[in-house]
Amino acid sequence: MRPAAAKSSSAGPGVPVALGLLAALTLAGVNAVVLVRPDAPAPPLPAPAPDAAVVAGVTEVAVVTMTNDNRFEPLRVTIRAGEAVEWRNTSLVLHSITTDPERAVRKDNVASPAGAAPFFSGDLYEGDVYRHTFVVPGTYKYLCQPHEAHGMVGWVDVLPR
Ligand SMILES: [Cu+2]
Repeated sequence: MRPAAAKSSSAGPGVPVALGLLAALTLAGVNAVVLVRPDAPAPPLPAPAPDAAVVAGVTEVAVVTMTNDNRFEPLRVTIRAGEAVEWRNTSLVLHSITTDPERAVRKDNVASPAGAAPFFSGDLYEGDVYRHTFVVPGTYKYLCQPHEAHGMVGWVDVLPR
């Protein structure tokens, strides 16, 4: 069992983590271009290092595995606009990924920010890999179509670039 899985298994604790990351990433991104004025207040201390298994914003591609017990691992990842998530079916079970409400039994099991087109991976068999690049910032909720009733859903948070 990985601590990251437990940490990401509820939406509540994820919010401060995401906000902290946003602050950290914003700070890191701004530091490179902002001119520091002598009268400017001291910048805040950097946030603690984010959990790498949950937060993948520093990488080009966040990897999510699909498991034999019908879970996305990790449950939630954070990337920046223009980066991708790669789903790997490491299980023996057929899975899929979609944000399309037309493919959801419960419409609230999927979500996309305004302006983002829904996507669907098609059937992913053992060993299959599907990659999607996220352009529109915001929070995405997706599901596995064969296992929606099992609660096989996940989230991608896309930070502005
Ligand atoms: Cu599935």
